[in-house]
Amino acid sequence: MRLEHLTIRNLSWRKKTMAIIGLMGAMNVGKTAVLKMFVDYVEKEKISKIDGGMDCKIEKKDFKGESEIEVKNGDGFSKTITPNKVVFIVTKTGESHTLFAPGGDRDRAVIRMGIITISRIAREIVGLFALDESLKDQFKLYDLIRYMPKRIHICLNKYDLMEGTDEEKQKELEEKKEKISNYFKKRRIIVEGFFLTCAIDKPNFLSHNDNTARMIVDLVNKKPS
Ligand SMILES: Nc1nc2c(ncn2[C@@H]2O[C@H](COP(=O)(O)OP(=O)(O)O)[C@@H](O)[C@H]2O)c(=O)[nH]1
Ligand SMILES: [Mg+2]
Repeated sequence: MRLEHLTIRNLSWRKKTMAIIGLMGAMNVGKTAVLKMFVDYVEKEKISKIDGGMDCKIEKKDFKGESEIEVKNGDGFSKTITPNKVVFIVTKTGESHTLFAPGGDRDRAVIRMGIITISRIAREIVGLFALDESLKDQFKLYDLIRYMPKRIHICLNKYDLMEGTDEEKQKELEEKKEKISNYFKKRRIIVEGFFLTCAIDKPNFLSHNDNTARMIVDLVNKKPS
């Protein structure tokens, strides 16, 4: 076949882009960490071992939008300026899926633009909340997005930082879920489900580590509605 016969259509047949998933959430809730953990699960082939998992490979990862920030005591952390992006391929089907995580700093125009764009193009949106911070401030980001999909999935992250007995944690989780559902209900957005995650490596929270990868697998396998 000559090169000119390689039309766009041929190329797009070979590379099927299926789901686009957007991760949203206030600054520091763990969006970048969730993406990085997902990449790690794929690269270390842990992804096929989790419940409902399958073999995948990373086609592209872009964390260039992270800007290192130096704080006074010498510790550094990074803040997402332009959206992080990961493209992965399901080995068996050849389907390619894209994950986006924009920054969460709603006071910066460039970051705000990333959030708004991704809320428009993503098929599935995940709203992340950190379980160790008050919900009130974390809702502010969503007040800013006028266009929101009709459905959202919620990731309750930093489960490892919850304190108290199992019973107390359970109670707090139920309260938070209700508050989050009610917040979105007021905006006529249906919360489709909750994922409980820990996005940093912690031996005692292995199943919550797995949940970060399971969440993505679940969402890409979901039939578009
Ligand atoms: N203990 C704990 N720390 C986390 C978790 N997820 C993220 N972090 C930490 O929280 C900070 C902010 O995470 P980051 O992914 O940059 O948040 P983003 O601003 O939403 O992208 C980083 O220091 C992460 O290591 C988690 O599940 N548990
Ligand atoms: Mg980030």
